[in-house]
Amino acid sequence: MNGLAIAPGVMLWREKFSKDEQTALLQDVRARIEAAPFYRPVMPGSGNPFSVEESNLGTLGWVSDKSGYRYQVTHPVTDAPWPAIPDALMTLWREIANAPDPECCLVNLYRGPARMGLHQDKDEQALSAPVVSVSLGDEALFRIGGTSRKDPTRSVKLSSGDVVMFGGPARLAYHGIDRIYPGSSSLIPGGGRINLTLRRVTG
Ligand code: MD3
Ligand code: FE
Repeated sequence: MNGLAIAPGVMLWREKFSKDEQTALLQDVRARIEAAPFYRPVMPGSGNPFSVEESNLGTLGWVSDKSGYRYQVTHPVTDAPWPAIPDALMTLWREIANAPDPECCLVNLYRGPARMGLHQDKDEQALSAPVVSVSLGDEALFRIGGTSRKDPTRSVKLSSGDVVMFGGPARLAYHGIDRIYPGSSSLIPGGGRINLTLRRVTG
């Protein structure tokens, strides 16, 4: 598998996707996203907007609105079913995840000052399956801690083409994106970072 074990349950593959593969994957994702445009979710309760824009691919999409976080089969703005997950991502998952096929590919778009605060991913029933993340475009400063918010954290810079898998003891680890580095990659026209997060949702 050739990955690097960077912490218990965390595997990192630097540039798992070559430059040409990144370009092809980005084009595939963009073509699919035309039918499921990026939108800006809001926080449950407060209604404060996220700094990232989001969309999903797959049979279930993760959404956030004033009433809460949930998975649903349709886009919250267009009400259309989400487009399918690209073949390259299904192939990646089957190669490394050792779990039933993913149902959700959350697509996060970071531009300028966008970030993502420290949080756990726990809206899935399938906590025995790992989460697999693919980074495209500008570099990001990723932070991961333990299963308690008070646990110490480590920071790792993620670059375009990198793949990270979080399973076992890391599946419920706190994590977030502190910042992106504008101008660090020319992959995305106009700059920015796209993160593709693959998840199995149902048990
Ligand atoms: C560690 N996204 O969408 S991906 C998210 O780069 C999210 O957009 C970040 O966190 C991003 O929920 C980080 C890396 C990631 C994803 C899921 C995890 C790390 C994780 C689940 C458990 C532990
Ligand atoms: Fe997360």
